[in-house]
Amino acid sequence: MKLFVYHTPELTPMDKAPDCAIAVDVLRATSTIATVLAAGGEAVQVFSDLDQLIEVSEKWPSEKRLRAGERGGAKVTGFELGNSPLDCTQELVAGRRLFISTTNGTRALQRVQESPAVLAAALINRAAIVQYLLEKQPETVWIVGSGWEGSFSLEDTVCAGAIAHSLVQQTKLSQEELAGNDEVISAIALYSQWQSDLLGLLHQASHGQRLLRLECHEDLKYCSQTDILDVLPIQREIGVL
Ligand code: 3SL
Repeated sequence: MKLFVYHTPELTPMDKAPDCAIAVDVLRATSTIATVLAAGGEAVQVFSDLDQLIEVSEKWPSEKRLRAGERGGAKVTGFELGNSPLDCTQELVAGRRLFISTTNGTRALQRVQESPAVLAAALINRAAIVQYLLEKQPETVWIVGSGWEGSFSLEDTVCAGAIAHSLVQQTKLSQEELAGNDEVISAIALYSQWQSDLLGLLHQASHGQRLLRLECHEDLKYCSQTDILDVLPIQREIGVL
């Protein structure tokens, strides 16, 4: 297995696709997606465009759907949900399909649509992602951070490092053997330094600070936990997780 980490969707090679692509948006899209599926959501369908989300979700029975939308950290007017995983309770989401659009996370997922396997990872479901990779042994794996409007984000890279670190621990591969690019080594170093204080790292991250200004302290706490949900958000058809 060769692992490549890309800090943002824009940094992925345009002319290639891996055997397995993993989109990461710890704050907060992929944390929300994992939470919805763990709480019994029927599926999650992602959109970068709000108008398209509305058009597609209109065709779904209203009692079977939920619309979630975030722009600039805030909820989109008229939608039932914003992008807080804490709002995705079992009572609300069980048996319903979530139609979601967020600023960066859904863009990362859409960038890797051409890969045969597309997963959504966060810290909270890291172990399930690692287990899948160990079982399926794809030859090439990309972990693609969502970043923030094209820029690096600490929280996505630390999650990439958490996945890579666990792969090194559970295989006979050294980190040099696993790493397809230098970003893997730096992501592992970042995770190794912060693994005992991931909440502290999220507080330092620029998007973490943006969310703190929006009073989302509990979201940061929740998203900083590791391996709490045994759920594998995996794409089975275009746009559906
Ligand atoms: O950009 C995104 O996709 C987000 O997840 C942003 S937020 O955490 O909901 O503000």
